[in-house]
Amino acid sequence: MNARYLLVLLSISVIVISACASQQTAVQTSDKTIGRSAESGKAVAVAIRGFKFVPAEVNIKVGEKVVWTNEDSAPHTVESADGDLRSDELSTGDTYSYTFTKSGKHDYICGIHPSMKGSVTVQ
Ligand SMILES: [Cu+2]
Repeated sequence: MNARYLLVLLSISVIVISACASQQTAVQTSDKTIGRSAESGKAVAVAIRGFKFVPAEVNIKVGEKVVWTNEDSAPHTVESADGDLRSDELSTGDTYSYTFTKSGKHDYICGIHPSMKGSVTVQ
């Protein structure tokens, strides 16, 4: 065993570990950007734009996901009266997603601007 051999081994380990770490980061980043995970079903996009949910009404099936993206410079939230939907405050570009497992109509508002209304009907 000489010191140089050990140093080479150590360098290789560092490279392998950092490659794994950067791959994980890339996956998380793309998952957040796209707003859906690989194994889930269909995702429906709702934009928050001009103090409105666009489209304000969406129809989906049980097991499908809705992804809200705030395109305004103002912060918004997504909150339903039944408590199922409860996003953090969304800044510009932030997304909130929820997979609906119960059928029925889910009305929701923006907690900051309660005149902003939307609904998700799940069949
Ligand atoms: Cu709002």
